[in-house]
Amino acid sequence: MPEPSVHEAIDRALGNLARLQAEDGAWPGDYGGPMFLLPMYLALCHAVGRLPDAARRADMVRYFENVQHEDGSLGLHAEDARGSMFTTALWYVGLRILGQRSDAPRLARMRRWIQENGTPLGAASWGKFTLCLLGLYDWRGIHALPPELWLLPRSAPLHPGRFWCHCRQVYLPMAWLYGQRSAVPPDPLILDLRDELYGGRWATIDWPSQRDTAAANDVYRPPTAALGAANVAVDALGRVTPGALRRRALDEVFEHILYEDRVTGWLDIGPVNKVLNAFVHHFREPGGEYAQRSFAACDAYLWAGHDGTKMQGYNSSQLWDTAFALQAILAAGGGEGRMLERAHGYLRDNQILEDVPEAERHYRHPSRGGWPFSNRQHGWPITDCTAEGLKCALALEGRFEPAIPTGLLRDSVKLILSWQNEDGGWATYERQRGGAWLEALNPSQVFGDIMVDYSYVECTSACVQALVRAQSRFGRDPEVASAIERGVGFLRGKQRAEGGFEGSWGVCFSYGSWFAVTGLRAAGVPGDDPAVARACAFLLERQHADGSWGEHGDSCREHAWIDAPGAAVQTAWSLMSLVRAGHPSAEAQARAARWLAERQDADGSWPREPLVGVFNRTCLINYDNYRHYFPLWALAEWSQRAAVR
Ligand code: LAN
Repeated sequence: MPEPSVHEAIDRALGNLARLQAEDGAWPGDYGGPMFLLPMYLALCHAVGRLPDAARRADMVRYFENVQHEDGSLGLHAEDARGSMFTTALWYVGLRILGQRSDAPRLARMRRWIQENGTPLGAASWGKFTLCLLGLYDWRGIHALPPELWLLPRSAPLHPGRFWCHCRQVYLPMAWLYGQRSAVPPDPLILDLRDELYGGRWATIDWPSQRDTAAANDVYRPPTAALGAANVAVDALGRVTPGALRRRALDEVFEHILYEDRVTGWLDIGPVNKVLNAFVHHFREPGGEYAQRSFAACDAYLWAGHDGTKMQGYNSSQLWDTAFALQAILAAGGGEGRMLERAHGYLRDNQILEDVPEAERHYRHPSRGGWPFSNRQHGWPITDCTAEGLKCALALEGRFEPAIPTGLLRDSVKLILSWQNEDGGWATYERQRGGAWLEALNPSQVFGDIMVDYSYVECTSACVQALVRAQSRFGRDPEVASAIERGVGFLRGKQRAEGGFEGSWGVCFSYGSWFAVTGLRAAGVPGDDPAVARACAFLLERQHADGSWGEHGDSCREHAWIDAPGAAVQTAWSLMSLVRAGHPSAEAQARAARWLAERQDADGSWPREPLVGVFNRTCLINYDNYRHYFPLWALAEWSQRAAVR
């Protein structure tokens, strides 16, 4: 293809980004996908007695109609074809809360599926937990979640302060709610639902014997012997815990909950602890100030998408999207008007300026100089968001006023250094604080790798890239140089025998390999280094004849490349890997670029494709803006490939 049409594609994509940019400089986008979030929120709505307005309720039902399977079930995420008891049971309840009638055909189909697949007795643990809060499952039917864990000495290997922050913050309110056995009083709807969900057998269920009952599709990580033993121990201990100790533990837990609410402006770190913390406040003081503020803050997670209203996986992905869009625009020569300036403004206005108060007491790492995934109010800084933010800030330094103060850029470098793990890699929000053996106690069934904050290829690559740029800005520093070198060592160690790098937050090897190759090259590893060359060979072997790449979301569950129809975002990652490696596969790269340009829509965007975001191996999530900037970024770098090399 003659280059001009690639240039036209680039111009169209820049125009599209300019149109989509919001006033505040960010690119709002759909961050839906996980199916358990909205019904958890609806359970809360029922508990507090405040439903969304009629238009919103109808749009939530519309979303449901767009994700329900033929057989009545739903998956763990919007595109998961395996029916999940966890999400199907919760959605059934959610729809009834929304006012749907039990004899509506869609609900009848769901009910049939629920009966045929073992009823909610087989739902994954978070499903059973949520049902307990509504009085639709009995607290005796789940394993103990002892709040007393929080009273252990800090040095104890099992102290929750060592857990991955998302895991810690979800099990925190769970421990409070379990400790209180909180449940809304049964009302007519709940009584009907007991019948509908369990096919009339509610009164005869032997709850304690259901603790380990699990439907086949609800188990990704089957319980280990260690988890079995731990459950026996905590169940037994729970029966002899003195009341005074339990009360002390609940007070301690509540203090951490309220702290999390306060330091995040009531947003909380994620959608699950957001809803659960709101339940805590509701049960503690219904209608009180905390309950009201906590409930109101849930709105930040709701998103009216093209396919209906859903609850998103975060309060937005705006910082992350802005940082990538900005780099794509820069690669393409800057775009029109004030696009870059505005994006710079978003970065500046959403950098975190201060550490949280009493960080140690609440197991928080310092924050000053960091960047979050969404916005400053949320306030939890993340390693790779900080790294991408810093890369952008350095790339634009001196161009726009008001500037980001140099001191804050230096703080950001310091923060990145403070996050590096012993293994040379970087985790997500904190250093790894607990042993990987803790994973044997993962009680979630549906998620993998949630117990501690492991080092990741993506986070490590981003931090290495940022540190390299920091060195060119602030001069060589032995501490930074050694951090980079150790990061490179970590990346090299993560290469798989076939040459690819597994990603953890995007699908999957095309994502991980893009980060790994980029990180290695940024650190000065030559393009013909065996690690880089093998990664390129790995990708080239998987390129389709038409020039594209496509990788199925199940690759993340299976830890192996599962091929899928060509997709623009994955093609962009793969093409960028080859370009950045300076790989001599000119023809293959040209074919990929041509495929991308041909795939573009007239408005400069690329079509919606299967989800390419993921977390904890199993749950896909929508990064809708990826299709607006990754193909652009790849085309821009490809068209200047001599300069990139
Ligand atoms: C996210 C969103 C951002 C994402 C990136 C920064 C993109 C990534 O590079 C590192 C991991 C991180 C921070 C991430 C981790 C897992 C999250 C927080 C999510 C995918 C958003 C939702 C998800 C969260 C765990 C959902 C709730 C479920 C649990 C198992 C607690």
